[in-house]
Amino acid sequence: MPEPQLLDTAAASGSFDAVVLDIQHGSYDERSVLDAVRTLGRWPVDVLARIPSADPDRIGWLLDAGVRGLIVAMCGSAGEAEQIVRAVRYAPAGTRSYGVFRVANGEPFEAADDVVVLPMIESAGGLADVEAIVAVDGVDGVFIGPSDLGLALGHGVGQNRTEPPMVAAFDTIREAAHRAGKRCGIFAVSTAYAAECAAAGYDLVVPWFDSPAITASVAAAHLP
Ligand code: 3PY
Ligand code: MG
Repeated sequence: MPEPQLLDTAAASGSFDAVVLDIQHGSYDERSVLDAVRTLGRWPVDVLARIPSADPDRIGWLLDAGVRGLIVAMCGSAGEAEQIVRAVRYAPAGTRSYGVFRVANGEPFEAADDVVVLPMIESAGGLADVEAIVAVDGVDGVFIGPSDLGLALGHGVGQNRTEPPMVAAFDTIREAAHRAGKRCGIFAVSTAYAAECAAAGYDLVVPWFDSPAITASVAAAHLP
């Protein structure tokens, strides 16, 4: 939810290394991204944005705004992963346009080389091409979308997956990333499942989304 007070409250917990702004399924607009980046700038957390596609215009704007990493939904091939990396890098390696807006964020030019690039593996194409996706220079790792991958594999939506074919697909993705010396992240919606993911070797775990976390807290506060 694009609410600075909510971000401040979550960051004040001191529990997290990073916060993901969900620009694919959340209700962020450009104004609220700027407010979020500025709010989180007060805290020792990295700001990642989950975006729906490798749109170079959107990627350039988000990086100018001060986002430090991108989780890009529905990456279906190594070609798409290369498109993300080109959008992140300046010429000659890429197509990112240089603007003064980012100077106001205190971002040095060289920071473009440190942007974290995490394509999401959550489609049949992405799963089939995962070895090539993690091999792309500039891709730091991949991120698993349990619901969309569940749909692609005929197991429906849901987080915190335990069905053997889903776990097998997750293992394939994580192991491919690690063989390539890259990272693997996953979305979860419970602390217990997130802890299992960390123990299983995931490098990045999103343990909760804000709205289910609030719903669960409010439900838990209800007296029987
Ligand atoms: C998915 O489960 O598909 C996600 O992208 C996580 O929200
Ligand atoms: Mg998804």
